[in-house]
Amino acid sequence: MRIVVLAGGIGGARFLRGLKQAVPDADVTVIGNTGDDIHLFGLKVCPDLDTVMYTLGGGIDEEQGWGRADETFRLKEELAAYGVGPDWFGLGDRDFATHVVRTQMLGAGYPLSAVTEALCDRWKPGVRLIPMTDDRVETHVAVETDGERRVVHFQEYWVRLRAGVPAEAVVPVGAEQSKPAPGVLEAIAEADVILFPPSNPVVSVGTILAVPGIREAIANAGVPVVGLSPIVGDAPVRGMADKVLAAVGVESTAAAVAEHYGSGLLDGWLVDSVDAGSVARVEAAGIRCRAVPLMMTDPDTAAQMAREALALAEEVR
Ligand code: GDP
Ligand code: FO1
Ligand code: CA
Repeated sequence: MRIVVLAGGIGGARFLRGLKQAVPDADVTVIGNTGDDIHLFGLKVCPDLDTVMYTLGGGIDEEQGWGRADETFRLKEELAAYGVGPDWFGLGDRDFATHVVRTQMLGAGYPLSAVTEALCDRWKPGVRLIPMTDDRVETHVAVETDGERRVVHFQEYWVRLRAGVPAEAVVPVGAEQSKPAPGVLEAIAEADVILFPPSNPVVSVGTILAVPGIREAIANAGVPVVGLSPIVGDAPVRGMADKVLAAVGVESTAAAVAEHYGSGLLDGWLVDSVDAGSVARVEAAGIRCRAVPLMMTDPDTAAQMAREALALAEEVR
């Protein structure tokens, strides 16, 4: 079975680990979000690609959900001693090596997709991980602070400001001019099923869908497209998805997120058992819906979610 998954960071990565456990023989292609990417200290950092790569490759800091296990911060401390920032983004020593290798290869002329493949040669995530595009796309957020409107990089909004100021707009800068990376459209065209994990619908899956051609390819693939809600009990399970959903005018409920994707894209949608009351509303929007446990407390529960998603895909096929 060929499965394509559109993934952000933590939500995407933990679901993927469950999917691999549920169907070890499946051929899984992951289209990764690169809108969160940021240049720091002259290096290119790709948080969502790295979160998927480290989680599936066994190198993730499990508790935090991002960054490397057994991490130290000597390099960051030395940079701070020179007064060189930013100090609000936690780059560890082990993680730095990934960004050095990536930046070196990009400088030598390799596209990000080839660099990601090379990094995965070490981590062996057991999936084919492709960035959504080789072109530069950066999510920016328009915020109002002290009565003044400013535009900040997504990481500054998320990590430095902790999404503590209202987001007025979320813009994937460069997306309109970008092209899907090699292999992305081919994987979608050859897929037997397409899954949206419980990733952020705006700044993870939404950004991937903003790359021209990807949304259309999924809508026209002619195979089941099934998503899992990242909103449980009217709130994000982790992070601040409610803030960016508000910026695009979508309420933070499992049903509203399904309607936001729409029946033109989604055939099936899983909501958590606590949101069973919203099944009828999702089905009224033309999307088959089931309520099942959606909390990824460990790889086994994530695997069960993957089985439920694949079962729903068979129902709508
Ligand atoms: P990020 O890039 O690290 O923010 O990760 P993603 O975009 O892939 O996923 C973030 C989303 O995952 C958040 O909106 C969370 O609500 C959701 N999420 C995290 N853990 C769980 C979980 O156990 N169950 C569900 N349903 N959603 C989760
Ligand atoms: N998230 C934080 O909340 N604080 C950090 O200092 C931080 C550093 C960081 C470094 C490397 C990396 O791959 C991810 C990192 N993240 C950090 C997570 C990242 O910003 C988020 O997972 C997402 O991009 C939010 O969608
Ligand atoms: Ca992210």
